[in-house]
Amino acid sequence: MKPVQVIGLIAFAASAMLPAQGGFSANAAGPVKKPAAGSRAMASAEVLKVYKNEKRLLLQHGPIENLRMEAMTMEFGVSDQKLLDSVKQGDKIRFVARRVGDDYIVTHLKLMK
Ligand SMILES: [Cu+2]
Repeated sequence: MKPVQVIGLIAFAASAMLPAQGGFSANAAGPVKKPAAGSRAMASAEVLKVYKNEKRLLLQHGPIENLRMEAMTMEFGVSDQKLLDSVKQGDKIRFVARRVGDDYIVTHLKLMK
């Protein structure tokens, strides 16, 4: 998120330095690139419970943009044993989940400090 903010600032400064010259200033900053979807799609959560055998997590999560989900507490499947082993109860995480049939599966996960 930081590099994008810096670029935005430079673009703003560049356009501010140009006096109004018709359409010219609009091109000065070049095409605006959207930030990579990865970081934006991550939701935050606290791990309330790890079900090792079932490969599931009980998460108290914040809003999940790509799933159009409000903050709530619910279970998720976990796609990968390594992800499951990387968390324990009480951990704060950021994660990406996707819907698979009637279930929701955590596909990426990052521990927060
Ligand atoms: Cu939910």
